[in-house]
Amino acid sequence: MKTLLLPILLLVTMCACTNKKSQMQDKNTSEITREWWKEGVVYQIYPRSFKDSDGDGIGDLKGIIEKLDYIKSLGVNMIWLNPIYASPNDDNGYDISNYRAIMKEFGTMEDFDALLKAMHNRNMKFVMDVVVNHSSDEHEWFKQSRSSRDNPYRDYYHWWPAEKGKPPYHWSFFDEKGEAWKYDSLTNSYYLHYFSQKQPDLNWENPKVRQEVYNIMKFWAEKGVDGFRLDAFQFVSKDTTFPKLPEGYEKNIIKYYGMGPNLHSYLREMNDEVLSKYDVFAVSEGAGSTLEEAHNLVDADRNELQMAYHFEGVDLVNSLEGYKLSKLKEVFTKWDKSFSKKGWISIFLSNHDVARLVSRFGNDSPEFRAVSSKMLNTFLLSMRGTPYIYYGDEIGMTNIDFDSISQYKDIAAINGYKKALSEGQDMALFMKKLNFLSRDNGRTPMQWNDSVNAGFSAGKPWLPVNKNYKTINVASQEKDSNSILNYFKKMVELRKNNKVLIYGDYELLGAENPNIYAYTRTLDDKKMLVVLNFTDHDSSIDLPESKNLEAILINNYKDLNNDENGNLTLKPYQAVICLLKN
Ligand code: TEU
Repeated sequence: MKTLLLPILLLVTMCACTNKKSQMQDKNTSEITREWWKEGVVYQIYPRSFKDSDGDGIGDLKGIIEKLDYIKSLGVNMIWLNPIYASPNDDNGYDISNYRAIMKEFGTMEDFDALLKAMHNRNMKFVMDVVVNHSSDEHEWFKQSRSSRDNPYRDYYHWWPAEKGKPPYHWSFFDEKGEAWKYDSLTNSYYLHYFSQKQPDLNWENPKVRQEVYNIMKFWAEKGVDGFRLDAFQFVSKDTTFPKLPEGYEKNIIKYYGMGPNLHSYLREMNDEVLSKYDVFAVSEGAGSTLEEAHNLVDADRNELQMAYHFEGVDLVNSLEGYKLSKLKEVFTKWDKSFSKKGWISIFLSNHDVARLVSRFGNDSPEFRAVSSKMLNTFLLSMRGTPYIYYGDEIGMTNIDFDSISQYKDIAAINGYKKALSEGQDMALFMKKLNFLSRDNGRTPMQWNDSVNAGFSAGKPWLPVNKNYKTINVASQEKDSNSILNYFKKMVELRKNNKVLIYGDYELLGAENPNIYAYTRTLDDKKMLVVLNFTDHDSSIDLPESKNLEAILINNYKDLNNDENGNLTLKPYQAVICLLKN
């Protein structure tokens, strides 16, 4: 074994000149067309939990403005905010009562305009969440719709008259009985809600509904937003005969609810009326259940969306058993291969719908939290596709460890609990799963410093701050050159300066190795080797490529152990990216 240590100065010089070279050679050398939204990194903010400027315990737009310089310092250049529209907050803003107004807890339209301006002044783009599979039941459209069967807004939603009998069972994500049809005595009819009872599904078959949505999108595009994230959009087109579905279909929900018969014609219409008219991109949450379906959403010649956001990676951890590295490699390799020439995907392993990145995919013990966070961020930022980084993952925020249902705020947790209880499920097991997997884990307030409430709010935070904020916070990591935060910034910088990490071909190496994920990225004459140890122990891999190392570009340990035969031994959760000789 010998230790390879290259002087940092040499590295920096090499990075700088190879970058210039690659920029000059980039033209016409990759089959993938280059776009600004492919080259950036998205930073996702859950506004309720980011920064509270007025002491009500709820994050707000002014709070985000205060923190824009911090976000800029990360090197990211796109910000996606979870919904900020007026909402009764049954599902924290995913139930919208007015699409042209700002949620009062978050501020005013003037605050929004100021935020957008401040982002643009810093060359950052803004991605708006568009939630139009459903609205709130408190939206004026729904109030009208439910008032009488002949109201002009009746067909804005899906109604089933009770004289036809009970509609065939449809499964709901958040309903406490798991039922998507809710009886409303006012008009003796049932309405459809795939999510909570306060989130009735809009009827996309109605051209008026679609025009309303396009006008809303134009309203925000005129204000200058740069991108749209279409919430739960794969579900908008429905078989409106609402047939009886096979027993147990909810286990394969995307297959049955996703990619309905008219989805593509709606998207082409949206592209024609809105997207093509502005310099914006659109990403739909969910990408069907096959690669072909995902391509049909985003390939350039389809004129629909720009970026696919599939769940296969993030959904690998959905039980207490965690995941197998072999599966992670398989999923990411499959998607990369399919999208190597056409289309474009998002790269992410966390968001507001899941528990924390390091707790699910890494190791949040004090010993390994920092190295495993750095390793996961190296992975996310070295794959082909646009990386989506969820707030707090840049400092390794962890799950919160709630033990009683009364601590949870998320409707999915609360109604899931009621359902499990009524079904006589093993509640101890249920609580254990919730503790590990609940969405509230990923929604706790941002940990800014070690002062009261982690510097998030002067009031009582709407969701408790994680007790570990004294050790895990931005201020202390900014000061520590070896912190997760500073490593994250270096990694973003490395990606930004090396188009090979954005557009380069990906090749999986050592597929069978159960501990190490290794791959190369190649563009023109530039080749990088990425090696990641996903375990808490030393692990080795034979990689002939490693005999060709020119420079280590990033490493979450000081050294790298390799030998002249091409064998690498990585420390627990070690991550390295090396430049290879031509
Ligand atoms: O999520 C839609 C959706 O499909 C998720 O329920 C997803 O399947 C699940 O979380 C997998 O982990 C979107 C939003 O992201 C979510 O926050 C909202 O609650 C939901 O829509 C309703 O608007």
